[in-house]
Amino acid sequence: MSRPLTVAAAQLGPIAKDEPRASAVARMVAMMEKASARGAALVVFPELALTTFFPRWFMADQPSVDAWFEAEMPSADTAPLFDAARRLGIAFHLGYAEIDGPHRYNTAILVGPDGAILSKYRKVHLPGHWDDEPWRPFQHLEKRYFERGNLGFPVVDALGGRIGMCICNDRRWPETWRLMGLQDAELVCLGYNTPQHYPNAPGHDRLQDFHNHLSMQAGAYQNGTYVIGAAKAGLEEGCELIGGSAIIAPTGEIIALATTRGDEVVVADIDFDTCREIRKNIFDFAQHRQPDLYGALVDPAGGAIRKAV
Ligand code: CDV
Repeated sequence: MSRPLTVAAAQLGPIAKDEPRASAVARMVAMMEKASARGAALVVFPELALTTFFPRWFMADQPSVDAWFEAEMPSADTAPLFDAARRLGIAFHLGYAEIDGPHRYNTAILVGPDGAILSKYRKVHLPGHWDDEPWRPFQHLEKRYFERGNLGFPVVDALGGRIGMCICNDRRWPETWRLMGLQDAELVCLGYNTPQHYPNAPGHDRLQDFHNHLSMQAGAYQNGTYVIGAAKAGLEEGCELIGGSAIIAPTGEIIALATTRGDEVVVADIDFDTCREIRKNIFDFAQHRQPDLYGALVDPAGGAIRKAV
């Protein structure tokens, strides 16, 4: 049996603070066309793909913050992405800042080749800080601007496989992957904005690319799933963002890798049935997991174990 699909990661180079959404969307449509010409049926865009990474600035007044958010999807600005999906017959994954009544989320959607939204995910693991911290060379105010996602980790049947999503910092947490693995995810789409410089532990700067791939490759292998990771990359408003967009097989191997820090499309042929090689053997969950011993993982007091060490 085989269930093949050709897929693409569409890495975005920097988006300037004053670059209008329409310009970012035009760059993305051009990448959809490239991906489609190379046979891709799905293209994955980064986290917060429509604008510059605005949580790097402290903004005290709410209207300034809300200007970065989307109140509707599609909107006049984002409609060309949906039109391109229909014209090219290609699905896409898009990250954006979502405002829903009084609530604000860091969101991603999966859109089918007919332009219909198939699934939505709201980021659960929000990194950074709440308060103005001007000592930093750039800030990371996701905790201030977004609420924790309230949709869990949805996995849906689409494009011949089972597809889940997560966003950036989520990829560093094994729970993210396991929750999708337990739902038989065969492909996880994710976008990220990861600075090269980590102000809290600058000694880790040299490890940013390693930790990026380590997290995604481990998530893929330990759950027997493909991963498509798409970066926003390059020097954006004084902040250097890593690239390294990659398509990863359920064996944990990188099968396609971006080599620039600009707009770049990488494509790979995948086969959802390959996931079975891992799921029926080394990580056969039904046979080998021992969930009765994993209680501390979901015990809110579980953190106490670590504090005591
Ligand atoms: N956008 C992110 O979630 N970025 C974080 C950084 C701040 C550590 C990441 O995990 O890549």
